[in-house]
Amino acid sequence: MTSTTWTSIKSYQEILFERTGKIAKITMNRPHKRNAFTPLTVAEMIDAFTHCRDDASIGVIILAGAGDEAFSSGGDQSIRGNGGYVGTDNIPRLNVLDLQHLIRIIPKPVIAMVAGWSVGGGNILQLVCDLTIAADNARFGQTGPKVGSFDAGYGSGYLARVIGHKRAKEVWFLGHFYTAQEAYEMNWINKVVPLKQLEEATLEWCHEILKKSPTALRFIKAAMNADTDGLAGLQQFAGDATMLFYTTDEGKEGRDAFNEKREPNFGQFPTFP
Ligand code: S0N
Repeated sequence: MTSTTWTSIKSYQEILFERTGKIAKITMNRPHKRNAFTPLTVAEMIDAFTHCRDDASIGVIILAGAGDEAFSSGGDQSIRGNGGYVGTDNIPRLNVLDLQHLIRIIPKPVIAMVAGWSVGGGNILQLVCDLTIAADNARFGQTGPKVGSFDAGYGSGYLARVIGHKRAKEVWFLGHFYTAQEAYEMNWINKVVPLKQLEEATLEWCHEILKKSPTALRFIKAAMNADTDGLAGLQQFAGDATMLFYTTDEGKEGRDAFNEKREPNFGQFPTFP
């Protein structure tokens, strides 16, 4: 087993944000509550993911929970108000939905590294990550209908895409917890490893991914999202295509011609089949 040195990128109250080389790690850091999230935890994760999105020196992102007991147990029920989770500003929020969306559109692979409980809204966070590697002590489940909540967005529709409709309904209707091995067999997660090897196995995949073309990975992620996210997914895919087009001589010719107050010469560019 190798040990990796992580360097802090930025200090927060409820998460850790670190990196090693081109790999960033965002860790929900409320182990006393099984890493249940508050509006602040979520706002801090949004800030850290946004940093990862903008920082070209980061190629892959790991999302984790502090300690071995839990990845996350979802929304912190002790601060659940009448219209969402209530932060120190007294405003009720469900900002975890914004975080789910950000994880989906960030044009870099995001890997959930799951030890222990992955429950409720916490489990939806691992679901929306691109890949999930779990320790053999991981347990997955949705408690919503038991605690008076539900996620009818990615938590239902996308879950059904991933594990099938019958299984997704079973997960939500019965509220059972599933072992890592069971989740693996349901195609809910990608890999199960012994707890002690969790970080090493996750980093191994990160290093493999970092050897691949970032643009190819970006388009593959966007294409799969376009298939599941409708017009919003297509918008992301289209944005990626535009970004790529801006780097071509053909794209630059349009910009340069406008700025130089001349007619563009697009005839010089080939029309491929
Ligand atoms: C995770 C469980 C199974 C772990 O059991 P274990 O190991 O026996 O530990 P406990 O003794 O139960 O817990 C240790 C301490 O942690 C506290 N705690 C655990 N989970 C939470 C939590 N979610 N909120 C607040 N505190 C939590 C315990 O209370 C205990 O503290 P002490 O020691 O002080 O007693 C088990 O803990 C468990 O079942 N937890 C609850 C899981 C749950 O129901 N989560 C909420 C599910 N709902 C959501 O996540 C909503 C998500 C959301 O935001 C959303 C998203 C989209 C659309 C809608 C919504 C929406 O809000 O509805």
